[in-house]
Amino acid sequence: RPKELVIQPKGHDNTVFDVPPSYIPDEYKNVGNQIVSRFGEEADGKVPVSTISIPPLGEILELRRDENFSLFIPKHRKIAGRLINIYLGMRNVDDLLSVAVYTRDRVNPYLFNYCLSVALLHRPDTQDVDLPSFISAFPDKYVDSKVFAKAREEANIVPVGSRTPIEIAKDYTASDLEPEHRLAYFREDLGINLHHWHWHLVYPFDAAREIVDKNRRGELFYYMHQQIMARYNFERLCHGLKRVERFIDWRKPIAEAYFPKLDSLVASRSWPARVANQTLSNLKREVDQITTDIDELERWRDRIFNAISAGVARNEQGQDVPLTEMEGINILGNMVESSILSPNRAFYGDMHNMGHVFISYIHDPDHRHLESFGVMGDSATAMRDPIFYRWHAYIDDMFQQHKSGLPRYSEAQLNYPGVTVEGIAVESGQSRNTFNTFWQQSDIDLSRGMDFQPRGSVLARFTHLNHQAFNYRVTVNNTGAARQGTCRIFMAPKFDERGNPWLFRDQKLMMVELDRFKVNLKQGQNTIMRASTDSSVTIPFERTFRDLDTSRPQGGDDLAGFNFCGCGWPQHMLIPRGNTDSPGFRAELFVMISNFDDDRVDQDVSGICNDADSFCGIKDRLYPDRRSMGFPFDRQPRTGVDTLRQFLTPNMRVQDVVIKFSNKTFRPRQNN
Ligand code: CUO
Repeated sequence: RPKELVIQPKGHDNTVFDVPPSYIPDEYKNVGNQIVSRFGEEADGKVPVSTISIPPLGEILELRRDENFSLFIPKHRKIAGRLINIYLGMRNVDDLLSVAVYTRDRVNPYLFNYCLSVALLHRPDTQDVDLPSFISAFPDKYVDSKVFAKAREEANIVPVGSRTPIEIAKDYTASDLEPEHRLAYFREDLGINLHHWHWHLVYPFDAAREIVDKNRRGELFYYMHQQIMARYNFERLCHGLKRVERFIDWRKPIAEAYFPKLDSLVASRSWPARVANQTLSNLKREVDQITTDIDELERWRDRIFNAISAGVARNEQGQDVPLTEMEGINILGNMVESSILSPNRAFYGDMHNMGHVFISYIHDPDHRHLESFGVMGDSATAMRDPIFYRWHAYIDDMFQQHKSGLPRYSEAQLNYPGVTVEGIAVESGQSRNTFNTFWQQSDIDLSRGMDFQPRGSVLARFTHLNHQAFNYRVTVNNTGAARQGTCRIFMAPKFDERGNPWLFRDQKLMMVELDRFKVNLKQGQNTIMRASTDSSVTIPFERTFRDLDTSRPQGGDDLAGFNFCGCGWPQHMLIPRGNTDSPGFRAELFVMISNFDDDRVDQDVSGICNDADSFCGIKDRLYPDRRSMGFPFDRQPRTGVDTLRQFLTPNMRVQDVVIKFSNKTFRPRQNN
């Protein structure tokens, strides 16, 4: 079975836990010593484990070890909450290690991994513990199931050192007969799915309040998913597809199908497929303690829309909670998702989460076929399915309804008097204002997530989008004294899917954030240079995939928050694919220098993992930008503004750019 989680002292790759005899599960009691000695022979060290009195596990054990686990299922959430509390309640690291060793062989592996990860992320005394990256613990959630049989064969036959990487085909889930398949490289990207899993690990919606209640978490739920939608729609336009249609009528068949071709190594089952034109049904699954009708989802929706149009929600005590200009979106995010911070979970329900559940059980709503949930039921896999985007387009539209009712930014709020952006250029190799994209192959090691002999690494080679690194060169004139600003960089397609120029109110939803950083402006001319690899949206390729090691000497972010540091859009997906047309896919690059006095958040963030703060915030700190997330594109434009050009104040500028895709595949770089 997969080695779901390994905690190893640094520098010891081959150590085993010295498991107290009383911890060996009953079914292995008779053979306990043989097991210990079999693994012990290969080990070059033993980690001592103290014997402590273990709190009763009770209902935690109701989720069997060979079942799938989903945070969207209320019963599973409750169980996870219990286990997290046990881990958090341990007095010190020794006791935590002890209870982790005890539970590892008893509780469901996915549950174990999730709960221990949350605990390690939030305990002050475990900030320097390493975890293997999630993909090496559970590769089965990310790659074609065919790879595992080949990996096993390779491991059995080919000695370590002579093994060659197993190639994962780029197009393994569908063919070009299916138009939606053009987006498979985005939906199935390992880095994007890892980011999404990490985001939800860092921002759980149901756990102890001190874990859930992070600064602006509801707003970030809205913004991070809004940006996923903007990026997905941008990619679609690159392929001549129109923007995603909201999943608005929940009683109509869903035209798009999805066949994930993933097998769960833990559950020894295939992830169920969603065939074309299936329709949601009321859920009656006793095994999950879920009995919910589509009617209920609709009631929640109507109540939320009522709150949005009234500008006021109602809390559990019946009091008014105004959805204010700055705070409203945060409240609404928690209410729609929902999280335990919702003002009234009984009344506004659990709409977005239960939408995931309804869709993930579309094939077996009453459990008559004893089937588990589809990919939409797990944040590690949900983004693979086209319906994810239709569901989130609906959710995002709810948030946009609220945003449409807010005061519009005046020219004075947008402008930074005396600061003029005079020029923008994108420099990439020889080319100017051209982004170059291509296919890139990379290798990952699957061996940690699989249990086979003899050991040693088995590499899988996958193909993903990438782009040539580039720099922004922004020239700014400052007629005032030396001062500070925030440079905000976005990009959107220049034309809509019919080839027509955009209205601002539509194009603003297509704006993809590329970077946000502080600039010091001296009096007179300033040239700002910024590397694409420094983006506030992304984390480097190595961090997406390698073990999250807090001791890495890079970037000044090497202290707290190993798993926090795994959150971030993958660098290789920073730039949409573009197309092969000449001169390339036409887009508009937007740069704004906003007044830092209105942006600043005073706090010390040195030494903290903060290089993907646009989507992930900063661990244990305030969100580092005081403006509403998505500023300046989060509101309707002031009167008289119909186009992006009309929207501009002197501290903003737009540059025409193209994204040129070359259908070539580059061999792996030497990062593994
Ligand atoms: Cu991230 Cu629906 O919230 O998946």
